[in-house]
Amino acid sequence: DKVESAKRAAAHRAVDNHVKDAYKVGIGSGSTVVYAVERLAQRVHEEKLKVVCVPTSFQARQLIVNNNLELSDLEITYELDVTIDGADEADKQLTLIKGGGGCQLQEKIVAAAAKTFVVIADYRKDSTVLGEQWKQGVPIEVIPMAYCPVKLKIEKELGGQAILRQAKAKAGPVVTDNGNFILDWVFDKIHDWEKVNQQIMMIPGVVETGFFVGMASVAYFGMQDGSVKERH
Ligand code: DER
Repeated sequence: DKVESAKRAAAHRAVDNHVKDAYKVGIGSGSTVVYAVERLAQRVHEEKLKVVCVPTSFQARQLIVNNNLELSDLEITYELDVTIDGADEADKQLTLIKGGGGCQLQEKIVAAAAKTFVVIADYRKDSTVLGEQWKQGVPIEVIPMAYCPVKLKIEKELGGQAILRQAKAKAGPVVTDNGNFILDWVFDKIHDWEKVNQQIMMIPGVVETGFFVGMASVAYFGMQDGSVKERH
């Protein structure tokens, strides 16, 4: 279907443009990055590349292991050449909303550890301003015992609604790979995202937000016509 082939086209283009022999590669989480790992595994096999991969979640770790790629971590491989990851939405300045899959804490750490952070996405994520297409809010990872005061402070200071993310395949809230809860902040107006990100990060109990401001070097969007659009 159109969305899946758009994801695949963006993922393949990013891997082909940014991965070289002996590279240390950060592997993101979500469904688009699956195509990037498949392409990486194919290139490693065909070109006899030597790369090591650092995951951003249990899901990413399984992808690396199941594709017979060399698994590493940030203790051993603390500076990466490139991190490739998806996004829920990107605006014209490449400010991202990430964390639809609840993995934004480790994703941001691994993205920050790389010389180049490359985003791969289908056309549904390609927006002019944040919130244009992605309506599920920005995930904010919080320490479980603090989720109520954090929720109240965000709604009081910034408006909108901060909703505790409930699990689908388990009773109760989603628990992240790091043992925390997620508040999805559905904002109700356009903000200065850099300022808002800093404000939220300062609230006691907040661990990380899904705002990636000024981090992405390039985004590849798979389009409906099969082409791939780049934004720098
Ligand atoms: O949860 C995440 O941050 C993912 O990277 C998400 O932003 C993109 O997931 P998708 O590739 O399944 O759309």
